[in-house]
Amino acid sequence: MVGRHRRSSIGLLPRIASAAALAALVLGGAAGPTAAADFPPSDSLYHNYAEMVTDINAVAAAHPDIVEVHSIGKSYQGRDIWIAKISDNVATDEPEPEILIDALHHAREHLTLEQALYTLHLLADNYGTDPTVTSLVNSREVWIIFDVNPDGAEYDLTCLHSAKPPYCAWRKNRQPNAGTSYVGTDINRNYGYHWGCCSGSSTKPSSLTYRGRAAWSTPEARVVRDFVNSRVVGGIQQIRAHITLHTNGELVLWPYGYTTANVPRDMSVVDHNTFVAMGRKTASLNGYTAEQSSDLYVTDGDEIDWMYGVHRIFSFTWELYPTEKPTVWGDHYPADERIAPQTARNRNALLYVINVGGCPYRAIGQTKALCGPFYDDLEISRGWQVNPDRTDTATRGAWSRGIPAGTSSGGHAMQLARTASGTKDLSTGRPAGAGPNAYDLDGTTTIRSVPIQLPAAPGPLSFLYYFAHTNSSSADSFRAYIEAGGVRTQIYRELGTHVLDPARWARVTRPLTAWAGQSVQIVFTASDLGHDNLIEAAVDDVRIERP
Ligand code: 0X9
Ligand code: CA
Ligand code: CA
Ligand code: ZN
Ligand code: CA
Repeated sequence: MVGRHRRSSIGLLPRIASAAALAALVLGGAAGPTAAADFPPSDSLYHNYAEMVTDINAVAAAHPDIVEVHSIGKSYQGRDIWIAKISDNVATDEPEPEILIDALHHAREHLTLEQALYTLHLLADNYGTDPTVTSLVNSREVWIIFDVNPDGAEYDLTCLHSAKPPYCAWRKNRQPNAGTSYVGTDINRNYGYHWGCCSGSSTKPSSLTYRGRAAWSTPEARVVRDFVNSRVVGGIQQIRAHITLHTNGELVLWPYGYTTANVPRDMSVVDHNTFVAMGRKTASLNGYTAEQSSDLYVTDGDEIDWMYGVHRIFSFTWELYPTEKPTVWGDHYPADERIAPQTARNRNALLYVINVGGCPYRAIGQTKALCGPFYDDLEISRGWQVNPDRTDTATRGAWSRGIPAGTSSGGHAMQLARTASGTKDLSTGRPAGAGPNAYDLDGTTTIRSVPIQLPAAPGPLSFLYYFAHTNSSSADSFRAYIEAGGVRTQIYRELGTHVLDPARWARVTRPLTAWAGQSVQIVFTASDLGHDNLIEAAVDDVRIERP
């Protein structure tokens, strides 16, 4: 898509109005907490850091059964970065879909903190009275990080001689940069996915979009990273949908930012379709415009690229009120009278994302197939273990997850370069690999999934596979098993034959009713046990469906 809303930059540098303002900027550059900062009386409905802490603690105290507040780490200057969890049985990590919302990566984008606080109040204050809110709080675990950049947001209130005192139009964090008096890194260019790849950030500390000296050089991005990584439980990322709140432009943006390609190699077609459907539905509810983030402008190292690229979280940037204005002052400092209407405007869009976040694929009508107890397109690590019993005999050609190579024998496809989804699968013997992953299988190789809890009425197991061989025999095989309570039951097998069988993806579907209510693991084996010949097996898109 070519955006109607393409912007060439993140906004103009603030004009420094006077020598005094310049002095204030430079003084603010010193490390260490800045003096207590506050909004002017005319904007007193905005929350500074201390007022934010007071508000979230008051909500937690009023609703202790559904709200917990924790610090997930500290900013450069040592301020706590606060998160709230909102769910029934809030003290317990329940197997409920998790949704993450964060705000204030950029210091001057104060309306985003108000939107985060609004969301906390929406869920907590209406629990038990509003049926939609109640059922979402009961069936989801919602996380809100209120202020990713507390140092910057406080500093932004200290420029008493700026064009719009006390605001500084500050964007970055407050981390000094060695060898220069320019302070701060753009936290939303510091995430470690294609960091600095694509002219979507700056190498200059003076720039508003300075990416930092290395990926993850900002404590604030590391705090978000470590929290999200900690939500990988039992090999599976628990967070399914994410919104990062920014201002401004009234936009809903999906990944990627690093490339203008709609469906690059690190995004599956199914996921792209899901992003578009979720984004458009969201925008229909809040009157924003939905588009790919690079349609606005290219960024590298931004948060949502990492969330999706590494964790396959359906991650969106929302650019809040107002639409694009000619100056940063018009863009980022709406009067506090705008807080209530512009945050309430997002009520239904927030509830939609929290709801569909339980199964993002519902947005493309794929709930049954893709939102059962397990779905793995093999594009990221979801805990598969090779040789789990330490009894494998394969000296070469072990299972591995990655990008397969196209190989052939006598003009017949053996290992397919084309996966069923994305660019990765499980396959035996990648030609580029070495040691146990080297080309061609000899012996038996086994791979086993993480434990998966089946409901009382489970849908079937379904996977795509091929088993390609030349001059094989029934000593060679591809097999699928369900393992439960230490017992492994074969549910599918294909044996080798002397007839050449080239690689071709085929889907297998098998009922799991015999394991209803149990914790199971999926096991695949491939064996080359007859006379040594060419064997290639692969698996992609493994799922346990809804009934
Ligand atoms: O530039 C940013 O970090 C975000 N916009 S803002 O005006 N709030 O600074 C946009 C991030 C979304 N990614 C892309 N537009 N590529
Ligand atoms: Ca719960
Ligand atoms: Ca959980
Ligand atoms: Zn921003
Ligand atoms: Ca795949």
